[in-house]
Amino acid sequence: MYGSLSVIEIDNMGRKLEEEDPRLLAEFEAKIDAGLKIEPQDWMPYEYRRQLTRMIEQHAHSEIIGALPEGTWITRAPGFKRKLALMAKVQDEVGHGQLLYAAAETLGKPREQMIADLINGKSKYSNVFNYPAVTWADTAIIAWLIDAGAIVNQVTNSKGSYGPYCRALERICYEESFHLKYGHDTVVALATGTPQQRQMVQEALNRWWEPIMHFFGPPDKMSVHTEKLVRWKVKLATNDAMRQAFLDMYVPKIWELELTLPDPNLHKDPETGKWMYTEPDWEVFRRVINGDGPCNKERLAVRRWAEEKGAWVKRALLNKNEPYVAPLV
Ligand code: FAQ
Repeated sequence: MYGSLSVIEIDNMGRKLEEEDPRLLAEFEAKIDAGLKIEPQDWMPYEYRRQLTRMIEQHAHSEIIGALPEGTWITRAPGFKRKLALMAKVQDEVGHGQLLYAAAETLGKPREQMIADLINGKSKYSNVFNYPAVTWADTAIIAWLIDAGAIVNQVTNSKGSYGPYCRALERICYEESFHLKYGHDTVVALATGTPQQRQMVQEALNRWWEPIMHFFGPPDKMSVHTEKLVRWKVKLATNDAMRQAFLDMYVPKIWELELTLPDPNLHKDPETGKWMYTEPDWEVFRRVINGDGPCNKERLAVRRWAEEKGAWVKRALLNKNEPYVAPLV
């Protein structure tokens, strides 16, 4: 399964942190503390490789599955310009998936295995993409606020320790900034439009608020991986810190449009400067990320269909000498 790894790396597989060579581990951690990047050919502890593979792979899957909720609206976009912009955005998201799969592959896990793990339900992807885009306004909220959340996370983590992931994040963030502008423009058009359009965007915001609060991950006290990831500068901020940064930047912009948020407790504490809010339902989050959300089955079915129906293209590309006839779909 990890066929592309060197003997040293294979030897490194499956080790607990305390079993690693202490000298190599100390050198590795000193490099990270000094702000240097770790590159694929460098020595790294197994646990760093495992954590990064898990996180980048989940991120890649999120981009690919994340194209689906908005993608369903390409044929129904209101007008030619919105259609063009949405098509470009959805294509960008799929491209981000490819960049991230390539970054994850540098750690040794083949792309085929990652895709198989996604389709079999073994790998996770972001909770938010298991909800439907019920109306056009839902796509506007996704493009504005989910992309905003993604940017908060990715700009921060692009300063991290693993070279290939950071470089992919930097490039992705440029494109996500365009998505965010497009999303904001679409929300503003609806919020300043007819009473029906305002109502539509308000209802979409109400639907998406809890998934957005979940998006940054469980509270720090419940997070399994944060401590290690922060220590190794894979995550440059905790889940709660990212959530606070998002609220700080976007709640005022939402209120500026005279839209409301479905949390009566949401306010900034003047003394601490921190946002106070009703804790979203973390049991709902647990169910959604483990396969039991409104659209999980549908999302994976589409992915499985695409993989099966596209398999002949891969075979044809890999076996140049064998003539292939496209199956009738
Ligand atoms: N969804 O210990 P922690 C996008 C899981 S890209 C699903 O706190 P960690 C672009 C977590 O995996 C969006 N699962 O985990 C776009 C772990 O499960 P495991 C994706 C989640 O890794 C926009 C367990 O809970 N962004 O939106 C989520 O330290 C619009 C325990 O959690 C990234 O992937 C969640 N929200 O922190 C596309 C960024 N949160 O693996 C289309 C990179 C947690 O033990 C349209 N990732 N879990 O079974 C990260 O920054 C981190 O992985 C976190 C989670 C912050 C997501």
